[in-house]
Amino acid sequence: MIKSLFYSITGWLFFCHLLMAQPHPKDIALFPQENPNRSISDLSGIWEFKKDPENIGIKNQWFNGLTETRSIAVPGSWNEQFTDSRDYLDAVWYQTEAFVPENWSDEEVWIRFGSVNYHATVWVNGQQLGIHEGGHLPFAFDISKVTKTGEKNTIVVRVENKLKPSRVPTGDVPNGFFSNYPKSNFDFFPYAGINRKVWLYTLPKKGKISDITVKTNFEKTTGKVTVAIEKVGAVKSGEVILTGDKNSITKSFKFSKGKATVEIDVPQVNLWSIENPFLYDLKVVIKDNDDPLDQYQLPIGIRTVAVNEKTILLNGEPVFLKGFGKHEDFPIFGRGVANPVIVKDYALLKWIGANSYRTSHYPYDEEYYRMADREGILIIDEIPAVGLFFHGDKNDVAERQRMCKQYLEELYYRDKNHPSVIMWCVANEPFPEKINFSIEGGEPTDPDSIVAFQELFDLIRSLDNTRLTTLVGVMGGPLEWIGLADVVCINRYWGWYAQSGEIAKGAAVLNQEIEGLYSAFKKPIIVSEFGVDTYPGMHAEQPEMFTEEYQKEFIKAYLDVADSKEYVTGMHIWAFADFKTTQGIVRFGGMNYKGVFTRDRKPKMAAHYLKERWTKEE
Ligand code: BDP
Repeated sequence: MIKSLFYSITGWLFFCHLLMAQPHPKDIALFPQENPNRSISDLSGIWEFKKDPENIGIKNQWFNGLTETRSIAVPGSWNEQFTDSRDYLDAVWYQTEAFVPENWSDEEVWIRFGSVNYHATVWVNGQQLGIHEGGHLPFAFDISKVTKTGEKNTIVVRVENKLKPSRVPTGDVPNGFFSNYPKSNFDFFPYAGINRKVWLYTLPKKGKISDITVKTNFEKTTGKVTVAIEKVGAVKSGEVILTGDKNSITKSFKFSKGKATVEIDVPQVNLWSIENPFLYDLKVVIKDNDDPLDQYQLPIGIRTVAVNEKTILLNGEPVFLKGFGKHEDFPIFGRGVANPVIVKDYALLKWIGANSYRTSHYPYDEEYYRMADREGILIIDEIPAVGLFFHGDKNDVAERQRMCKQYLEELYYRDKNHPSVIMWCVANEPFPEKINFSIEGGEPTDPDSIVAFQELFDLIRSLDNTRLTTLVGVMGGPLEWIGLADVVCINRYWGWYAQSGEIAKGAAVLNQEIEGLYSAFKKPIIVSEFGVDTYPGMHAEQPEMFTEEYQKEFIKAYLDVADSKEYVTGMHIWAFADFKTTQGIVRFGGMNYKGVFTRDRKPKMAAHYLKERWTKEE
C-alpha cells in the first residue's frame, strides 16, 4: 500500500514536472535551424492515425503505442484525406517513429509542432510532455530527458478540434449568427489535425541563444539596427555580424543578467521596401573563450512603419495597400501546409499587382512570412480571434480573452523579426449581441468588451512599439471597438448582403460611411474585406449577382470610392481564392466563392481587371 502510494506520488510529481516544463513562447521564438551548433530533423511523412470517437484512448493508454491504425500524411488536415471523416472533429491519435542520432546525446533535444488544430497532447516514448491549446501557432517541448539516442523513439499525439463557445475561434454557439454544419461561428472549414511540419532539433547544452529581437530605424542614409539577445547558460560574451550590400560589420557584446543589446550603424543603408525588399544577413554567435557555443542566422530588413492622420508610412513614405484577405486552404491538404501553393500564391500576388495581404483569420505557416520578406509583400498579421462576442456565459468570455492573449504573445514572438509584418490584428469581426446591417449600427456596446479589446491592444503595444495595430470591424458593428486601433479596418458588403443586386447604391453607402468614419476618428482607413460570391464561368450581359461581371463591377465601384478619398490607405478584396467553408444555405457546395481566383488558382474575370488596374497604377 505504502509502496504503491510512493509510486503514485513520485509518478505524479514526475508528470507535473514534465507538464511544468512547457516553455513560454519567448523561449521557442527562434525557428529551428541547421548550422555547426544546431541540428534538425523534419518528421514530415506518412504517420499512423486512429480515431477515438468514444474518447477511450487515454484510459486505455494509447500513448504507449497505437494498434489498428490507418495511414495519414503529416503535415495535412485529416478531414479530406479519407472518405469517412470530413466533418469529424472529435479526438484522434497520431503516431510516428523518429530516429535520434547517437551524437545528439550531448545536446538538448526538442520537438516542435508548427500548428496543431486545436488541442494537442504529446507523448514521447510513453511519457507525456505537455498540452497545447489553440491552432495556427507553434509549440515545442524539451524532450532530452525522455529521448533515446542512437535508436527510434515513439511519438504519439492526441488531437481534437471540438467546436466550443469557450474556444477561439468559437463554435457551437447557442443562437449563433451562422446556422451551418459543422457548427463553426466563422466562415471557413474547421480543418483539424497536424497542419504544419513537426521537427526534432537540437540546442547546445552548455549555452544557447534563447531569443533575438531586431528593431530597425534610419537617419538620413544611416541604418540603425538594435539587436537584443538573450541566452541560457554560463556563456558571457559573443558577437553580432551584419553583412550585405558590401558591408560587413562585427560588434562584440557582453551579457549582463542573461541579456545583451547591440546597436549597429549601417552606412549607405539599403532600405527594405515593396520595390526593393533588400535583406541583410544577421548572425549572432556566442562564445566560450574562442569556441562558438551557439550561433543563429537571420535575414533582416531595415525599414520603419508609421502612420499619420491619412496614411500608413513605410520608411516615411505613404503606402497604399493593394491586396486581399486570404486563407490557408486547398483541396485534400485542407489547412495543411503545401509549399507549391505558397509559391504559386506569391506568383499570383505579383502577377496581379498586389503588394499586401491579411492573414485572415489566423497566423499562417512561417514560410509565408519568409517569402513575404523576400518578395516585398506587406502582411497584416491576425490572431484566430474571429467572431468574438461578449454576451452569454461569462466564464466563456473570460476563457476566450485568455486565449486571445496567449495567441497574441505566441504570434509576436514568432513573427517579430519579419520586415514584411507591418501590423498586428487583434480580432476580425467581433459581434455585438444585436446587429443590424446598416451604418447606424446595433445596440450600444457592452463596456466590458471595450475593456477587453483595450487589454489586447495594450498587450501587443507593450510587446512591440515598432508596428501598427488594428481590429477589423463588422458591418453595423460598434465604432468604439474599431476606434481603439491605429488604423481603422472595416469589412463591407454593401451591394451584396445589403442593397443586394444594386452595386451603385452599395457604393454610395460605402462612400457615406467612410466619410463619417474619417470625420469621427481622423485615422487612415482600410477596407479590409469587400467582395461577392462569384460562380466561375457564370455570366450575364448586365451584371447580376453570382456572375463574373457582377464581381468585376462591384470591385471597380469600391476601388473608385477609395480613390476619391485620400485617407483610405488600403483596399483588400475578399477573397484571394475561393475556399471551403461549412454547409449552409448561403454557401453553395460548402464553398465561399468570393475568390478572385478559383480554389485551384485560375483567374476569374475580376482578376484580369485587377491586374490591369493595379499594374497600370505602378
Ligand atoms: C466576413 C468575414 C469572412 C467571411 C466573409 C463572407 O470576415 O470570414 O468569409 O464575411 O461573408 O464577414 O464572405
